Amino acid sequence: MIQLYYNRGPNPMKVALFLEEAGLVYNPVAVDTAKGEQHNAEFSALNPNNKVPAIIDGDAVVFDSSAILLYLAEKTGLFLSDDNLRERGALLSWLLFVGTGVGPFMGQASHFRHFAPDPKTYALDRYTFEGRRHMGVLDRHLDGREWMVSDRYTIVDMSIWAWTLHLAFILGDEALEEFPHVVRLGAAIGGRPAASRALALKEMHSFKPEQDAEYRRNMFRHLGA
Ligand SMILES: N[C@@H](CCC(=O)N[C@@H](CS)C(=O)NCC(=O)O)C(=O)O
Repeated sequence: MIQLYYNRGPNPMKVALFLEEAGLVYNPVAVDTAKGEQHNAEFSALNPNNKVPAIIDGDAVVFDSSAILLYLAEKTGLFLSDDNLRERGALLSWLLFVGTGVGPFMGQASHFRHFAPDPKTYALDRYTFEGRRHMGVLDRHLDGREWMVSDRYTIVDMSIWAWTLHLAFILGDEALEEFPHVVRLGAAIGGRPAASRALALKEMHSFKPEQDAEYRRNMFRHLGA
């Protein structure tokens, strides 16, 4: 059975959504990153980058949400693009655009908006600008299209859905009006039973809620011990 190492963040949720959509049997293993469980020896052996998600599938260990989505999609033949090089190229481009652009910039925008101490104006402005710019790229692509690739629901849409859950928190309520096509995609996926089942994982484990000194020590390691 697949072991899914997760917390409540957007990247594990993408993978939970795939597993639920595909009807794959899996065992969710909570990694409480606020308590520093991503840094223990057992988890470091699975993901040397010390972040969730990661999966174990038989002999295979896969980390990084984009890699896991692609691995599971190729393994099952589900939620991929149409089977031709043009569409495959589009799927890879957008999947990596989300993984290497949307994710990091939205993550940093969130950090500087909600967690970083002052002075932070320059960093907050830069990452908010880049987060909005990336959302704008997605929104323009989705204008007049139901899905990102091949007119069908793929792992790219799943990857974006996870970020739509945090859109207002990261970029402010105005983002909900600024990116109507992204919001529409998120709502379409959010209405699916698989999405509700994936989100239920967040409540399955009581993750440490306090953003106290222990949280900062484990999540913001540049601050030192
Ligand atoms: N590129 C990675 C990023 C993973 C990531 O940032 N995971 C967050 C949760 S959404 C995490 O584990 N944070 C804990 C930490 O930074 O220590 C992916 O797509 O899986």
